[in-house]
Amino acid sequence: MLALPPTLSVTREDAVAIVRLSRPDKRNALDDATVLGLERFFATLDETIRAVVLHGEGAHFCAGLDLGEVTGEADLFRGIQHSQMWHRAFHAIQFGRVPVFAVLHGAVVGGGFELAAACHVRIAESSAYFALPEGQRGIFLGGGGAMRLPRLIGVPLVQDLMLTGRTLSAEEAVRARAAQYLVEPGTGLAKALDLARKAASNAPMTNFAVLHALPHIAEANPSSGLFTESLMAAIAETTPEAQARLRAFLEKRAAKITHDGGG
Ligand code: 1HE
Repeated sequence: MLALPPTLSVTREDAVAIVRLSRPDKRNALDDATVLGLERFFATLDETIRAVVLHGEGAHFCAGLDLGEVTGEADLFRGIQHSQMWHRAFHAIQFGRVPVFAVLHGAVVGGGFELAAACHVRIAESSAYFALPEGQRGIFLGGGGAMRLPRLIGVPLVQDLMLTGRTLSAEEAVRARAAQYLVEPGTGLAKALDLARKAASNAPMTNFAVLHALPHIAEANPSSGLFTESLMAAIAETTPEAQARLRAFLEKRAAKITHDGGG
């Protein structure tokens, strides 16, 4: 078993691992041990895990950076390294091997919002509220949020949240594309598990392309992006798994698309 700090707990449902931020007495504030634990978990995922659900214990997803760990003697170099440690951990989530589904409830603030932004699919319970209170604390984003959040919700909204300290409701967050799903309180985990199981049943090469090639293509200049897409398409469709899945559909052995009303 992988050694993780007591602030993280992991359970499994078949091919889906459920990672829980387990520090409810501190509203799941992220101390160094937890951030390093997240990095270790995502960088050394068991081969049989094909999707991850991330959620928080107690009434809140995550209160952000553990503010107790940044007080004391100011040290510029340590400050840079601290931020880079968060970058490594969140990079391991965003550019890991498997898709990550975040269940958001209560406070999703500061570094908690940055953590959510590193996941691939965000499910907001209606209790969730989003904020970037760094201005009030006299600090700045440090967990990759300055890079990821504008891509998610745009520079003007990030600036608005950081300058005013206001919160976004779950509904507003979905409208602003900070989350893709809005669900009733207490139902986020079940929803995330359902979605994660679907993703886990995809061909691993397609999931790999979605996680690694798609963001790369989206950021590339159009001609490089289109060429990379062609390469990725050819790589995926020539895998034995793709060939078997395509034959299964043509021979009427595979499920058709069904539409259940969405959401
Ligand atoms: C904490 C933290 C924390 C709570 N670091 N200890 N994040 C913030 O600025 C958010 C600060 N937290 C809050 O505004 C509130 O705690 C909440 C709205 C999230 C929840 O309120 P509530 O009433 O449920 O809890 P509480 O009584 O405020 O907190 C319970 C305990 O958790 C308390 O400690 P206790 O020893 O007095 O019981 C709090 O001090 C502690 N706690 N949040 C440390 N964040 C990579 S850069 C990222 C930059 C940021 O993340 S900036 C945003 C930081």
